[in-house]
Amino acid sequence: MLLLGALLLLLALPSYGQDTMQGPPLPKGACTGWMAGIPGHPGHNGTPGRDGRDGTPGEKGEKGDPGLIGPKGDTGETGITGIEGPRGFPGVPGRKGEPGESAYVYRSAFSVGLESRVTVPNVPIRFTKIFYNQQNHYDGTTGKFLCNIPGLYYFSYHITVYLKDVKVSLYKNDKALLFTHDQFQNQNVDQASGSVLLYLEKGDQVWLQVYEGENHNGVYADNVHDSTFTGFLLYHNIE
Ligand SMILES: [Ca+2]
Repeated sequence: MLLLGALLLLLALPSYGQDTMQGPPLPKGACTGWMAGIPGHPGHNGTPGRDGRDGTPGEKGEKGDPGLIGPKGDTGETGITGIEGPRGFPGVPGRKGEPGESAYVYRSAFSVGLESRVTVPNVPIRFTKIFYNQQNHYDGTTGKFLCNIPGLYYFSYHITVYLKDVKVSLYKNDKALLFTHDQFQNQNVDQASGSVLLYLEKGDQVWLQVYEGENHNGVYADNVHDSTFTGFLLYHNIE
């Protein structure tokens, strides 16, 4: 072992002696006899560096295209009622109506006569012999016709004149409208008559009455002589 160590030492000593003979290395350039070495190979790439700092904000971009139309919204509240519109045009005339009821409600007629001669002048003559008085618009207790239906009426009277002259008037509401005068001739039987159209309102009254007293009260009737009073509605007031 010691032998091997000594051998290695001997081998090493000559090289050491050469380095010591050349002396320490001199600075570059100081020696004109120095020659540059061959350039080394490029080193390997280093690891990537850290991220840089954030840049400053860029300029504002152009306006984009409009978006898609959204879904339909909820129904709003009811608005305030508007003002009334103008009047419309007249409508088409309606159909012709059905026939009305019977004209019974427009009936008014009477025909009456005396049962005996009149003895009291200047009061309504009471005709109590009833030929027709279905509506009872004539009142035998007063001798007056009472208008129940407004309209145009026809009245007529035929008086048998006997024993005295006759002056008789047709009255409407206490006013004499029609005058008839017949002079009696002895041994004769005369007649007096009259007729008239009158427009009556409901409530109007019509009757016959002797005027100018007892000497003109020859209105007569018996079993074979009649004095009559007739009236009827010609047409009712349709207004
Ligand atoms: Ca006469």
